[in-house]
Amino acid sequence: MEDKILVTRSSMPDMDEYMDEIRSIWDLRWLTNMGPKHEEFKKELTKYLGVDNVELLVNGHLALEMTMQAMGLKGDVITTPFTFVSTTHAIVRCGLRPVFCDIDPWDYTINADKLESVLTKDTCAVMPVHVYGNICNIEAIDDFAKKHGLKVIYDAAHTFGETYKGKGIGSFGDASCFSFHATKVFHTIEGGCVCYRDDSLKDALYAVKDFGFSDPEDAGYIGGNAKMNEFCAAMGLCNLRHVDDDIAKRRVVYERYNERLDGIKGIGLNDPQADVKSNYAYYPVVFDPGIFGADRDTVLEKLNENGIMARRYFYPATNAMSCYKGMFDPDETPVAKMMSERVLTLPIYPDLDTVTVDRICDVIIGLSKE
Ligand code: T4K
Repeated sequence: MEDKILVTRSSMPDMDEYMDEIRSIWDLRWLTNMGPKHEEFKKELTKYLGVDNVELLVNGHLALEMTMQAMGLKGDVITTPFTFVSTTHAIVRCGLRPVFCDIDPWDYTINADKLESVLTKDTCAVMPVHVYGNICNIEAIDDFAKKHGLKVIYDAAHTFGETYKGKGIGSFGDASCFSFHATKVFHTIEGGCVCYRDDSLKDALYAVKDFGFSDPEDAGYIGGNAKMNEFCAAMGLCNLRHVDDDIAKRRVVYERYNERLDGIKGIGLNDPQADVKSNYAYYPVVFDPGIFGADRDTVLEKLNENGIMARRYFYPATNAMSCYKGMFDPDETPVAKMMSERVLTLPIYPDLDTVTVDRICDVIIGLSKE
């Protein structure tokens, strides 16, 4: 693992900083169930994200599930198949039916022009994904949801630290679910949160993540266990102090890739979006085999031979995963299908040096037929 260049590397605070942060956990012996670190982290996070309400959770996946349960959703949820499988699984595991809408080929997010065409009489919500940190067409999704009385829950797993038109990205829709997994721009080892608009969701969310307890002895909901523990909250407090520096360093890596790869025929890069402050979470590259000279899988093979572990995020599209065989037709979302067959995400993390970025680009450029 040491000499390989992995798609990402977890950011770590100084060990002493973390040790100082967890010392009080030893003194108190309060390890989980919404202890002082949990509460302090929640407060700091609410400020950082620029939102009204935050609930902390054990991971981003359960943030999605718990939010849908707390909202009491029933019926169909319009979503995208171009995402990590968690988005689709969360909908299905909540007893809801995912209805797939195709994506926009420019930013890979749900194509808002197609939402009307997939609406059913049972649609209760939309779950779009700000994939790779690219922001969905928020205004159009909002209009569509208002027109049909639907909830909007963003899968915001990739967007930590981003803003749209100067507002924290978690403040849009009815709710936005973030992942704080070790592989993310910001992490708490494992963790996640939901930012939500309606204050009345507070009690339900707090209860469903804790077995549904509505008072110390009685369960008012059939809840699960999705609480963030004190050690994860402490990691969050440390990493929050450094996340802006990390994003600035990611930007340097991102821009170096742009300098080297922009203009090469058959390579599609991720265009910057208007009014978005990016977190540079992923570096997706789309290969058009006819024009570039090699297909995505050949590029991946060559990179792997050189110890560069780029990843096929997100292949296959979730509606083509084997557990959903026979339930959905991936041909109904042809753009998502095509992108999933052409995209590669290149390594990106704050301390990835320019020499290595250049080495990665050299391997790719070496395959171009130009
Ligand atoms: N929605 C979306 C759109 C998501 O992308 C995700 C998660 C979720 C929801 C659910 O959120 P969580 O429940 O996970 O909080 C990874 C992550 O496990 C997953 O969090 C992430 N998305 C997904 C896109 O990628 P893998 O299976 O590709 O990870 P893995 O173990 O291969 O790690 C990738 C690289 O990261 C490694 O090569 C090295 C580095 N790494 C990994 C780990 C585990 C580290 O540096 N440190 C580590 O501890 O799924």
